[in-house]
Amino acid sequence: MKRQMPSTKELEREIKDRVKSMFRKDFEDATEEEIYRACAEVVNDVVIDNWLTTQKEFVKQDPKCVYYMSMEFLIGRLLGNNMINMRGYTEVMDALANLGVDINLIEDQEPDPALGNGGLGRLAACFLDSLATLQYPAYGCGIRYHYGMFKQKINDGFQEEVPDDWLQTRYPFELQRSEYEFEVKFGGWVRYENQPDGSTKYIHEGYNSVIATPYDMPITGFDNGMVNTLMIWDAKPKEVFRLASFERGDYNKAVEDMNLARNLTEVLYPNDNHIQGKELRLKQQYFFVSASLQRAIDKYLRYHNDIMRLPEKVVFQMNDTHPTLTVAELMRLLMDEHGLGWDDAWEVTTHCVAYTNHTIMAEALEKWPEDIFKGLLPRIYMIVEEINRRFCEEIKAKFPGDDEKVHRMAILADGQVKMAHMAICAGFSVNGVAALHTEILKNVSLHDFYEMYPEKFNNKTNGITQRRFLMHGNYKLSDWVIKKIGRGWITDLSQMEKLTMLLDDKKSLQQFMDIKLENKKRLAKYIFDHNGIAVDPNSIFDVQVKRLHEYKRQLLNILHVMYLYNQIKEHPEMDFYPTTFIFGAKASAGYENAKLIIKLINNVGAVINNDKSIDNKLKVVFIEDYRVSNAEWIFAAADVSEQISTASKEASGTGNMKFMLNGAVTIGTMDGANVEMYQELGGENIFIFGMSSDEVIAHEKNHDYNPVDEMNKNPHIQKVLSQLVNGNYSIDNPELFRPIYNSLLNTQCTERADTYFVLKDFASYCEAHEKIQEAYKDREKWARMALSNVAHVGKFSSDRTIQEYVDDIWHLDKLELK
Ligand code: 4GP
Repeated sequence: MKRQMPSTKELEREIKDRVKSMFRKDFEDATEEEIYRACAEVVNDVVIDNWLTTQKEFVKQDPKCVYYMSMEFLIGRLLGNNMINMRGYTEVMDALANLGVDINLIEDQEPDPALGNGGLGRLAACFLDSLATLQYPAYGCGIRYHYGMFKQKINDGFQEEVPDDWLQTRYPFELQRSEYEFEVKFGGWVRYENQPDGSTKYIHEGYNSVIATPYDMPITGFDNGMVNTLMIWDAKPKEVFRLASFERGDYNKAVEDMNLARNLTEVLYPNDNHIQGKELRLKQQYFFVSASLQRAIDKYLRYHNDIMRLPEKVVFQMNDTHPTLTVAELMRLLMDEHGLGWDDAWEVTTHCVAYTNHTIMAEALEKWPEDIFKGLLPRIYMIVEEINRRFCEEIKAKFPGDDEKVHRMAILADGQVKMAHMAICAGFSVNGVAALHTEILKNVSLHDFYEMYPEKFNNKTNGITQRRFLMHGNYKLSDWVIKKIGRGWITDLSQMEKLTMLLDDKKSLQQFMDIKLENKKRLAKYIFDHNGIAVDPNSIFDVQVKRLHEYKRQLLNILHVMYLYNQIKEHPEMDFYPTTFIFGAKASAGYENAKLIIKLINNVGAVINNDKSIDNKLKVVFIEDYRVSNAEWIFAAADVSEQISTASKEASGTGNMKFMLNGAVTIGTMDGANVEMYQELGGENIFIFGMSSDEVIAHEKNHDYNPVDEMNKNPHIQKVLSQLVNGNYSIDNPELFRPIYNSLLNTQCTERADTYFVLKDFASYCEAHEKIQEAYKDREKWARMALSNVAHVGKFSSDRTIQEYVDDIWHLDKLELK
């Protein structure tokens, strides 16, 4: 039986009682943090009952399950989300209000579990939300990083990384499950013994090992009582102090195991779309993959005895190449632990694993040096060698005489283990994350593999959950939409289409814009409180929030702001609608160019925001520590959404969809999912500029782009570039931004100058902005465009995406819940 949230009156009492029993305090004396903890427990009570019921149904109905294997789950805060999904948000809000407390302050006490970097990790979190809402049985499998994504501090305009100790005090939404612990082994060597039946037994010796302990987090579905599980793994030493080793005098080994466990889950590598070949990262990958597979097989064998039929009940979706060891580890478990021969094990494995690619950026394709790989995972390496040997044979048979191709596609080549190649070789499905991205995979970056296995390739355009990004983040708009078209859209976003009937209704348009203004005021207050900058909620809020990466071109945006500033200074009389340019972005700690771009944005802001002569026409704000919780408010307040990556480089984007859902109008390139947004919206409701992906790819192929030409033909560009290095924005150190200048123009550098075609697209970007200025001045026209965005967002729900994964790849049945 589904358990409902208590009524407002009951909640008031329960929250007060909890405060008393947990903290021995009267409610009036409790801190906001204590009230948050009490609320979390009250909500948890309901969640746990539903979790229990769901798990009992799992056993009874024995459905097929997807295991979503991911190094990252950027889940965001759970209190608010759980209250929304359990249909108790308003009740808790009212109960707290009756007790004299603002729910926002209480929610703000929760640390963001920052277990991801950016798009890939957030997508995994949206997928879990949709799976539970659609009643599909699923496990998320990941790592319990003690320090997730760092907290960003801005100091004198520079980014500083501060460790985020989110587990310092107990996190209320996780449950340690010591009964599901498994051993994971590293290093050592493999000995083989021939068995009387002619088979070979592989014995792993001399290894270090850790015990993997899962922490389960409940993933609640919306209003259906379904609760799935996210298991994140932590490590502990096998014996806290391995006395046996110590007695043998092997003190080092005892300490090694302890250190291994201590370091393994300590930190999330803060890279987005980029891989650092660190041995510890490979260890993390094997650790969570091995533990998750052991748990999955263990669960399967509790109720079934034929391991050959595993694919009927289990599918592993590999979120990018990070969990590709799933392939070899599953082979190992099936052969070494469960007695299958190679062919049977391969049959099972290749029907259980599927792979999603999230980027074409070469630096993000994982490759491990063979010697590191072999030393760390000797048995796995043997298996990879055999997979590779057979795979190369297969390529030769299909393309006789093409040795080059074999070399290009091999899993082991040039002293490296190429993870994407193994994922495609073994996976029964390979998908990209937007239509354009999938086409580029097929025709360019994975073309060889597409020729070999065309049937494996398919597209699954990304999506987002409207429960978090509208209902929670923008409850005013959410309530308004409910009043206008009912509640259907909450679980069927295509119903937003019904809003088109309001596009010519002046009163509705006005209400819609009034809500936007309220959200802008909320953000303006946040900006004032955090940045000390006063921004005008009536100005255009033009926003670019996402990870900082050169291909995402925050640089194009800030160069354009510098250009606008020049224009306003030179032509004070010009007709210009006041605009606030808002940025938020973390740069990977070792990514120097990205960090310098953050400094540039802040310095440009410091100059412009303090220039009284421009009469507040321009403001530039850099929001510190961009993360899921403040993102929700930012999307709600945006007028303009900047989606300006170099065409072909952004696999999909998901921020673009969150802005659209909240009624912001996009300025963007024909890249990633922008292309599909354009198709849904029609050209009149989106501002498209810049080169197409075909043009970009052609320039890259022909090496015929020269940024100096772009500069020479455009005096505005010349001026802006000269201001990068004349001290205009760095009086004390005019050379500070020289590396940015060089990256754009210096043809001497190893990489081609202006790798991401910033100068090439500059003029057309400026034009698109001029059109935005024009459009915004006509308030009614703008309202219609913005509301059109909400009305056409239906396709971009992660519910739709998940349904496609289920229909085409996973083939799951819904769990019946009474
Ligand atoms: C991201 C892509 O850059 C983004 O376009 C996409 O929307 C997202 O994955 C989800 O598919 N990739 C990463 C990464 O975050 O680390 O490669």
